Amino acid sequence: MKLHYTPGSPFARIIRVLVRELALDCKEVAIRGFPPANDYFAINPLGQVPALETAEGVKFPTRIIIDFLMALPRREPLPVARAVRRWEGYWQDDQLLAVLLAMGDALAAIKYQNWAGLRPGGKNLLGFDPADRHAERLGRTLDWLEGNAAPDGFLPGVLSVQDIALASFVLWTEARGGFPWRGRPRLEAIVAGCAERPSFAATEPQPWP
Ligand SMILES: N[C@@H](CCC(=O)N[C@@H](CS)C(=O)NCC(=O)O)C(=O)O
Repeated sequence: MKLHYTPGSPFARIIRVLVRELALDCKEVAIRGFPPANDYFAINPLGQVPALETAEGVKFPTRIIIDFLMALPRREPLPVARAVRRWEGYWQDDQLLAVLLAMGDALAAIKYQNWAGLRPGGKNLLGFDPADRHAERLGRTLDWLEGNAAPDGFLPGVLSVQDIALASFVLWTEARGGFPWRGRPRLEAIVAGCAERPSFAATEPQPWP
């Protein structure tokens, strides 16, 4: 397996952490510069990381890679949940992960718009600023996540992919100027617990220039 990543990407970090927690053999190829160069579109037509080259083909986006890695044979015992869902049919766990990944997309959209210095350039036919809408979405989603988390994580008693995703996004914003996410004790506990793990220490985003 060969994973393409950029050193800062929180989406790629989810996969890099998971690879370590699952003790998988996986070559990691760091893409320098951002966004990835045009020849990378041949690997992922979306031009985004992560992308995972496997014997079956190239897997992307993030959720597809997660499902692939979670279904691989395991070397037990491992600290990670056996699956994204607690049990077959427990759709709420899938929903949690889908919402977390969508939150990551919104977070990236806000940051990119800001860093690109984009401001309204014409008459606003929508009647709202998409960046404000994303910010509102983020705050509401964090509240919803807090309401759906247990003190020890999204899936009780075990490190879950949902925990890893939350921590990857939050720690990315912390390393990139921050975002008002604190004041939610369960989320704070999840992020703090993940931040202590060697898998997170080994995949810290590169310093922000
Ligand atoms: N929805 C995608 C998001 C991935 C994503 O946004 N990756 C960013 C880095 S964090 C990227 O590669 N951006 C490059 C670009 O937008 O061209 C997923 O789940 O994989």
